[in-house]
Amino acid sequence: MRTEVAVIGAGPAGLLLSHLLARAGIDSVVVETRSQEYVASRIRAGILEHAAVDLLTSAGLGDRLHAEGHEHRGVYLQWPEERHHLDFLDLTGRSVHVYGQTEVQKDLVAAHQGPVVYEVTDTRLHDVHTDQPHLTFVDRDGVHQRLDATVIAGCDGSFGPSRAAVPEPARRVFERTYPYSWLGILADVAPSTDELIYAWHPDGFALHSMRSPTVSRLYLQVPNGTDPARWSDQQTWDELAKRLGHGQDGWTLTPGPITDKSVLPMRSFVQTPMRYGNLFLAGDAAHIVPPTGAKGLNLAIADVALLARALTAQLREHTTALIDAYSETALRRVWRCTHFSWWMTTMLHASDDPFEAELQLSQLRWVTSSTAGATGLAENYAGLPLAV
Ligand code: RFL
Ligand code: PHB
Repeated sequence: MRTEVAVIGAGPAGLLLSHLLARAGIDSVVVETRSQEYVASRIRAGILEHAAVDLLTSAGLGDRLHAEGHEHRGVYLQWPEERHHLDFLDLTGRSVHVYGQTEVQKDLVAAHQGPVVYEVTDTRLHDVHTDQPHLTFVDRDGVHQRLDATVIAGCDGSFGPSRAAVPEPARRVFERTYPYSWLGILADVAPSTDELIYAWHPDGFALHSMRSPTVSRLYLQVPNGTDPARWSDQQTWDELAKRLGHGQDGWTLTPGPITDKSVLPMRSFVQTPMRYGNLFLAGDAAHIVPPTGAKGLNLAIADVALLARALTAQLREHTTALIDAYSETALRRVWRCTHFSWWMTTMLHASDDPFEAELQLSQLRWVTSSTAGATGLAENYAGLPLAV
């Protein structure tokens, strides 16, 4: 098999890249280890920043997003006895949309036209630093396949082989782990809030998010290594109610049937550069952020918007300035989001250190009372314009 762009991974980064390339008349083939159903059902991110909404809309992927997604003007930040609304639209002129990654994935699958080879095994990258890069893999019938391409896009997330295809001396890895995880639940109950609530609490952070008018998504800070099965539904709702301030100023948290419960660890990770020869990394393959800033999916979308534009210039217009600048341009946004995600995470998660708690509360008071502080948070959360 031969194609112009071999894409590894059919998550949001890989499928969106392939879709954008197809719109520019560029062929690609996507290979994916999982089944189409598995990829589409993974419960992950829920917030699309302003530029991501614009990009998906301009790529013809906005119909359901605008019909079924919900525009939010801002978020609530709270700590015991206090709840403050930050209005991103007033502060920056930009809003965000609540629209689950599962929905984005469905829209991408529905719109996608080129070949996607699902359920492959043993994906390997070869000769990425030459002008004959290629992949080998075994298809679901057990047949060994070879895919030759002009370039390879590594969109294979945090466990894929692409990032390790950049050899040691060329790559640098920056990493931070955090001493806590999130217990996340999905529940068949109307959200108890109109917009997301990020809550600082001495017993740990809590977040009230949502997927639709009938489905809520909530998170609790828990110790690393927590087994979700050890949290009963009642205990989970009780802890959420306490940390989210049930009863405070008459606000109540309505519990409901929990349909999914899982624990996710918190990690910051960046690998540089995002290009090695004819291999380009995008999305979680190159960087991971803790979810507190709601940036993971948005960064993946921003990377591939940039990469699709740069590959189009290279392959159709025969100009290399954009592709030569890809890694540096993408990393500027990656580091901005890495900092913002680290900052939100460290501002909102409880530790045993009373000094840190006072600093966190001071910071929260500042971002909720100073226009300058609020605007900084709003600008980062609603997202910066795409560099394309
Ligand atoms: P994905 O979505 O992980 O897709 C990568 C795809 O590559 C496939 N793959 C391979 N394919 C072929 N050959 C191989 N050898 C392969 N190895 C892997 C995988 O099966 C997969 O389909 O990465 P992408 O496209 O870069 O998209 C990034 C986003 O998915 C990610 O940043 C966010 O979902 C992160 N994230 C969250 N972000 C938020 O903003 N808010 C959240 O609430 C949130 N929750 C989460 C998350 C990530 C999670 N992960 C990765 C475990 C919750 C979880 C559980
Ligand atoms: C979610 O809805 O899953 C979500 C929203 C905001 C975050 C993290 C997760 O910061």
